Amino acid sequence: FMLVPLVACESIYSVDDSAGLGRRFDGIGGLSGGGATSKLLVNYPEKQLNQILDYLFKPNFGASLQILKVEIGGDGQSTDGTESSHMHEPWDENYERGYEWWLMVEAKKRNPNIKLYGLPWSFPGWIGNGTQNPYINPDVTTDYIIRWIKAAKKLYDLDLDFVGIWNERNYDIPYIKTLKAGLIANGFNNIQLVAADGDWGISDDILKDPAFAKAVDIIGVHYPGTTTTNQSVETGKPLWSSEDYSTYNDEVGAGCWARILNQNYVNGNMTSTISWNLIASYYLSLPFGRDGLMTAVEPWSGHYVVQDPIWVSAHTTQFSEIGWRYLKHGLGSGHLDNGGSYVSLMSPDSKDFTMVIETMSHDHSKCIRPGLPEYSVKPQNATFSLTGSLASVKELNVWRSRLTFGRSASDSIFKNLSKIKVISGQITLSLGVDEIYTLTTVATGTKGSYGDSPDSAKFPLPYADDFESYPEFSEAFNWVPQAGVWEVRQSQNPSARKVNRQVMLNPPVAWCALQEAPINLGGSQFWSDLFIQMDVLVPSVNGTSGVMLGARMTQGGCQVGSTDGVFFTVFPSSDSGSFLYIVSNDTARKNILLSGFYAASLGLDVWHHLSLIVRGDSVYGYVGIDSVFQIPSVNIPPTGFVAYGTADYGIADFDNFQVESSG
Ligand code: 147
Repeated sequence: FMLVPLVACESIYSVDDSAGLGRRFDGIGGLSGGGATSKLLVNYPEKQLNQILDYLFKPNFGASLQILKVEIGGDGQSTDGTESSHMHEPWDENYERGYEWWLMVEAKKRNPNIKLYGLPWSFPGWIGNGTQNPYINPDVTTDYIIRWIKAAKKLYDLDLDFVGIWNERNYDIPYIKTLKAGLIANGFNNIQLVAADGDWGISDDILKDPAFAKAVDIIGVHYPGTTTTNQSVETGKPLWSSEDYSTYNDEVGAGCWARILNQNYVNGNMTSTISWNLIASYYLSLPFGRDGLMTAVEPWSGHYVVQDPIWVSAHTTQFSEIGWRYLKHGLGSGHLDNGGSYVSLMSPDSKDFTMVIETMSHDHSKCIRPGLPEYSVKPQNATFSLTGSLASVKELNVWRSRLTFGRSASDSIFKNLSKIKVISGQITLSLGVDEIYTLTTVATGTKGSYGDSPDSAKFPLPYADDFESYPEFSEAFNWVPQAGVWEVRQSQNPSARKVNRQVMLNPPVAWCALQEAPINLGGSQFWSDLFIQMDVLVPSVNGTSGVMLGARMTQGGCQVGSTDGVFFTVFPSSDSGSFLYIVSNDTARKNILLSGFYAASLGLDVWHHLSLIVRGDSVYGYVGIDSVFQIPSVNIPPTGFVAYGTADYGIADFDNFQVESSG
């Protein structure tokens, strides 16, 4: 025989469905919440709001997302703020709080086929019955979740498709079984349980316990780094990256998103990937600023930015549908020989076919976590040989993105190129580094555009809010609770007015560091010299012990307990002789700058007017016209948000907020 020398001039990849298809494609999604990530989206001007929602959800326009995952608000801090529970107490029930209902409705309006997924981070305190364990009474927690699902249907005509357990915290097998049984008992046979929004470890429990295996429909893990485990595959369950991305949304973020959208399937058999977060609509200096598919943080100006991850999403979502099937590894999905990856998807009727190719280089596609092992990508020619039912494909539409990384290039993102002909069953592409290609029979792709959004502007100063313009139970715009929950409520005193009320009576089952002092922040992280005024009322029934006005607040999120700033807390009481006041650097009033008793009455059930003036390193506090304290020079941060809050859980009413420059 003869040895034939093989020269690899270019790689040929077989794309073939004749040996059957791979896993079912379950969709690409975005996550609102976990937490308060959509806070600043709600009050965008109508026109820009509709544009943004179109970029996210409208089919064949932008990201065209296939799944919307939302937080089931639980009253506790869940990353960039708290989201309200539908039941602060066992006797309380309300479905007009927060913004997730609204967001789900808007998503469904644009895409009736979008799938909905709900997951709790924190829970209201009563769920733990005095503990920090939400599984103490599985029936109670199940009832709590099912009420939320029922209300979605009854009040908003929203059908939930998926529900989860407890974000990134331990799962409880008895609870998961109880929840599944509860769903079925209530006729929600179609709602699938995703478990447990943590790591792959749950697969071992699924393999051990057939009854548990029956309760779990989908294994959902977070930040899997595109890989899975043998045990997880062995369960036979769909495998999802049910939270991923969380990367600054520049071109590296886009590279991360492109790489994991393909490789979560190629390496890890995952059939859905969900971005934390959907849209970065929280103040930039809160944790994980801009870790969303696009950015909208200026409701006062209407300015927003459609970032590259939107178009990276489109490369898959505009040319696929949930229920399509991936082609098998090596037969349409795999790694490219010189770096990068490709996946193929086919419609159930085998009429439509889409292939997505990415060549993201290591340094241009790092995600926030986990670490990315070194690899290299080189320019390469790739030939795809279409066989099986794909042999009949004659030409394919082509969409290309080139991440530029500073190199100038026009139309580099999601550009529709001319169609490519299939010649003798083959197509050859010359692939550069950091590129994405979609080759598809689907002809409906569109790079939607509303042109430039309005110019960026600073948070307006002066700024005031009397809370009269909101519907009851809603959250005031631009104010982001970091502990506690505020709702606009009708005041009894005087009865015609609305107020912003801290409504939590008890601490939550926390998702991260439990805070004792409810606090609501707003404005600009760059604010310095201010005159801040607000009316406050502490009721004698269920009231908090004190009310606070603050400035120069530097930190929110799970680290809010270690924020710096200046916080002026007064403690109303029935004592008519004097009241206690504390000026502190922190919200827990441990780093006290000054405290004392002021000789005046500060009664309950009546309104008081609090003022705080900060100018340079001087701070002054007033109650009404009484100058309670003056600190001419003190160590406080130069800039930060303004805030108001309560000394502990318990009701307080806030009204007539005003801030102006004191400079
Ligand atoms: C996730 C949370 O689920 C989200 O709510 C949000 O906080 C997101 C921000 O990146 O992170 O939680 C994680 C926090 C830390 C790690 C993983 C997930 N970690 O260090 O591996």
